[in-house]
Amino acid sequence: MLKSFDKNADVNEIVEALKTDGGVIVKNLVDKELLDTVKADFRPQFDEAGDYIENDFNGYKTKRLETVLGISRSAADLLAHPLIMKVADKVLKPYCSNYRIGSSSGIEIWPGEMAQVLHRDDEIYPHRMPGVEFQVAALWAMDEFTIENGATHVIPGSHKWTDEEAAGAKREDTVQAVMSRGSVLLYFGTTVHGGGENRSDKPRCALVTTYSLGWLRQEENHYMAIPKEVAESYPEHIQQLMGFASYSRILGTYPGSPIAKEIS
Ligand SMILES: O=C(O)CCC(=O)C(=O)O
Ligand SMILES: [Fe+2]
Repeated sequence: MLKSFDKNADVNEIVEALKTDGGVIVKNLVDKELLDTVKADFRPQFDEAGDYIENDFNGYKTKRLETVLGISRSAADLLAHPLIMKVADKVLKPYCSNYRIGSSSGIEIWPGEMAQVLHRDDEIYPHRMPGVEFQVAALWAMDEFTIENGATHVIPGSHKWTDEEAAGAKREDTVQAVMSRGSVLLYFGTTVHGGGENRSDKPRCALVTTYSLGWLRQEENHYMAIPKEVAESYPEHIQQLMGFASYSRILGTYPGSPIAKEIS
């Protein structure tokens, strides 16, 4: 089982558990109204375009949407939640002066969907630096997460595995992140995990955001996906999370570009 913490827990203890197990749950971090608002913002996009990236990895009974800040302003309260920022600070700041959103996806697993292939989110990067975490993810339970409806599978300790070990990951070594609506699963980009099979009669919605080292290429291209006026209407720290500030005055500059500041 993964350790779970109350929302008022000491962030150092949360990060300690994350570093030991590769995953940790923080319970009931946000209220239901925020989840309702974000889910309502997601609905039209899920219905109109949720199937467009169906494939063997994403599934064929799973609706997805990406670059969430272009779809739901309220989602910023989840993506930049102060506790998530504190955890990301502790995990990523030892290796970069600031970090970015790598990807942010709404994932609605519908009844009948099979379990997703077990994977590491860091597989998108061709190299690893032993001991350096490139990414930390926050996966919000937008609905109750149960064994039956596809609560995310995680292999505790797998963040310490070699690539060969990760490639041989077995379902029986996983635990499921059973959690209440409004709770969040935190895990590393190196932690082996995957969405679960939905054997229930209702969809299971998650919002998962990865935060990546500021000098890495972000998984999602926010500059192309989010119109400039929309991006500029967000507070500065959100713009910065999207990558609209240079890293150390060097990476990602443009004439007049702002320089990333401390986020939290
Ligand atoms: O939906 C989930 O529970 C996890 C999804 C996931 O890990 C992914 O798509 O990379
Ligand atoms: Fe994943």
